[in-house]
Amino acid sequence: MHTLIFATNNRNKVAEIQSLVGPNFEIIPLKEAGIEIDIPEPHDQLEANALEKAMTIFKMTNQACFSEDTGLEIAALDGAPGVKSARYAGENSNAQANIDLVLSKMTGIENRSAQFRTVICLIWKNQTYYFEGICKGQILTTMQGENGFGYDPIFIPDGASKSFANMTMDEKNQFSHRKKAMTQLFEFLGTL
Ligand code: ITT
Repeated sequence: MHTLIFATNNRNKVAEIQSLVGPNFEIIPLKEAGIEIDIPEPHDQLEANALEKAMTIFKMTNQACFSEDTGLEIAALDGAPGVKSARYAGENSNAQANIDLVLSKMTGIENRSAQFRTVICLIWKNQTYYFEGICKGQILTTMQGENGFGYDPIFIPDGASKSFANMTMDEKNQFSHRKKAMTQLFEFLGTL
């Protein structure tokens, strides 16, 4: 059994990752670990932000932990919102404002290719490891669906017939960036 603290304040990420955990792993979200801090994300790369989050929590707990940083990378917007996905429409913006900004910038643009990219940073026995998961797809022209979080209503993965926000969590897991990155983490730890 491996126990890991998950360095996030995003309860949607916690729910998705809890849905992937098998019997050999125990994932402890920050809240359950009794840690309440706003972890800084000052960098312009997903990898650096993921390291910052994991290292912040590792220094506080001295326990094995991981974090993840995820960005929606839209080809026609030169990879934006990317690392700024959580605050694309401003420092205190919410998902609706971020979606509105993406849709307005994409008005009239034919190339709607995009990808979600998740980078996980794991700190395990004083070493740092990275895992990446990518989900390619398209940006819709309108919002579709009520499930999920963030940009899910405007993203349809390649090979799917509905948006992430029209999927159950299990359906989203069949395509998702987060699932792909987590699978690698579980495989890595499973070999130790
Ligand atoms: P933590 O840093 O505490 O983990 P956060 O919400 O700040 O949580 P990120 O820095 O990784 O997380 O921000 C990524 C943003 O991208 C997030 O707030 C969502 O709006 C969006 N996002 C991430 N994963 C997503 C997914 O699976 N589907 C839709 N949008 C997603």
